[in-house]
This record gives sequence, C-alpha cells and structure tokens, in this order.
Amino acid sequence: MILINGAELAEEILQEIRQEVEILVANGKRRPHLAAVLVGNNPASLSYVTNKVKSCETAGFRSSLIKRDENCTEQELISLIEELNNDPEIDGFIVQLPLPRHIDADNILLKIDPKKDVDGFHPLNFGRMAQGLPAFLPATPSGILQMLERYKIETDGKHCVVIGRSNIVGNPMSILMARKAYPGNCTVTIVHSRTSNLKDLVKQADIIIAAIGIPKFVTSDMVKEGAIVIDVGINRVADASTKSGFRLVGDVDFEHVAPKASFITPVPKGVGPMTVCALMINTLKSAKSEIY
Ligand code: BQF
Repeated sequence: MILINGAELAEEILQEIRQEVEILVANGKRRPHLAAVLVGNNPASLSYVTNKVKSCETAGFRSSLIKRDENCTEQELISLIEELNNDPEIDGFIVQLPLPRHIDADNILLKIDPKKDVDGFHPLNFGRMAQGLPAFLPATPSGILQMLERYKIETDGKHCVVIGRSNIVGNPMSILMARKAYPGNCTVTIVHSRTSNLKDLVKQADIIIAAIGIPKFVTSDMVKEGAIVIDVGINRVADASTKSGFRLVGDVDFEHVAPKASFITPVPKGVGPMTVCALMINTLKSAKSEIY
C-alpha cells in the first residue's frame, strides 16, 4: 500500500510555482494576485480561506481577503463581484463556500467573469471542461488529477467509480476521468444516494473516488484488493480530546480499507491540500493568460 501524501505534494508544487513567479516578476510582469471573498463567520469557510491565503504566500502570490458581514445581501455581494471582475490588478478571485443560507450560491457564481473564475465553478468553465476546451478546472477534481499524475498512477482502461454527484466534485470528476487524456481514459460509473446496487458497483472499481460527505461510508467489504482509493470527504466529527473539539474524518474507513488498497489518500493531508494547490495553479494560469 502506498500512502499518497497530499500535503507534501502540494508544498512541492507550490515551490515550483514560486520559482516560476519569481522569474515572471524579474521579467517585469505583475505578481499574480488572487482575491478571496468571505461572507459571514462559518468556521469551515474561515479555515478554508485561511489555507488559501497561506498558500498564496508560499507561491509568491499577492492575495486579498475581502470580508463581508453575515447579513450582507445578495445584491451587495453581486456589486462586489462586479468590482473584482473589473479590477485589472486581480488575476482571479473566489467566493468562499459555503455561503450564508439567504444567499443563492448558484446565482452568485453566474456573476463571476469566467476569465477570473479560478475555482472553475461558472457554467461556462464547466461546459468548456466537458467539451475538452481550455478551461479553469474545478479545484478538487484538478487536484486529484495532479495527484494521479505525480504518483504516476496508471488510469488507462481502468474502471473508476465516483461516489457522489455534486457540481463541484463528483459530476466534474466523472467527466475528467472519462476524457481522452492522461489521467483519464477510464470507464466511469457514478453512484449516489439513489443507486440501488452501490456496494456491488464500488466493489468492481479499480479506482474509487469517494465524495459523498458521509464519514467512513466506504468500508473494506466494498473495496477490491489492489484498488486505488481517493478520499475527498472532509467531515467534522466531534472529538473532545482535540483543541478544536472536532477532528476531520474522510468518506473512507481508512483503517480497514488501507490494507486492501494499492494507493490511498489520508484525511487530513490528502486531497484537501491538493484542492488548495489546484486553485494556485489556476491563478498562475490566469496571470499568464493561458486559458483565455
Ligand atoms: C486537509 C471545501 C467542502 C465545501 C467547501 C487541507 C483544506 C481542507 C482540508 C481546504 C474545501 C476542502 C475547501 C485539508 C478548501 C479543501 O489537510 O485535509 C485543506 O482548505 N479545502 C474549500 O475552499 O471549500 C470547501 C470542502
């Protein structure tokens, strides 16, 4: 079993980005600049956005964290997005999710200029990705592709089962794993809460990508010997023995699944850091006008 170290790999890639950035800056280019909009005080959102600001520092980017009150209106948020769309100093920006419940996230994402949509959540970027055109790829699926590539994991002709069908992970992941590329060229099955024979299907997988949001959902009886197991779950489970009062648990029962896997990602320090790293890759691409 090979444990995939997402934290270490992300750090390595950030250092590579930093070297490239210093060359850009030495050649008179503006330093890449990522802005992040944080609305309200959801502790998970705050933690994610803090990780992104730190990664910007490591990558040598400029970053701006723009905070808005919990009761900020949808219209106020849209005005802010329009300012960022028009700010020539900003290469890309994100609106940190989850948003407060009174704000319709889908409507907000539509207002982001696709050219600055480094999260790859705008329908134009999704559509371009689906058609294999240059696009900002959604961060989590893109981070997983990076991981497969850097660990030289063979994907051609394999059966990949994606568990979950969200717009930010499961759905785009399934498209990317099926595309004619490396990593890709998989036969892909998506399973979800309404799948009748979910266990049987997961058991047939050469590659399992678990993104269902249920702690330890994937148990060892569902995993074929030698499978590659990618755990996207970031579930906060109460734990009185920790400082924060919780710990992160994946969608995979790691302890019992790991002995059967050929490769497996841990939680934390698996897919999570690669998601943040993929955002930095997109920001650099935006600064270099590589997509649009
Ligand atoms: C780790 C995210 C669900 C909904 C919205 C490192 C992150 C998480 C975990 C992180 C995530 C998850 C992010 C670890 C960003 C990944 O060591 O395990 C980093 O910051 N993430 C987000 O911005 O929005 C989300 C998950």
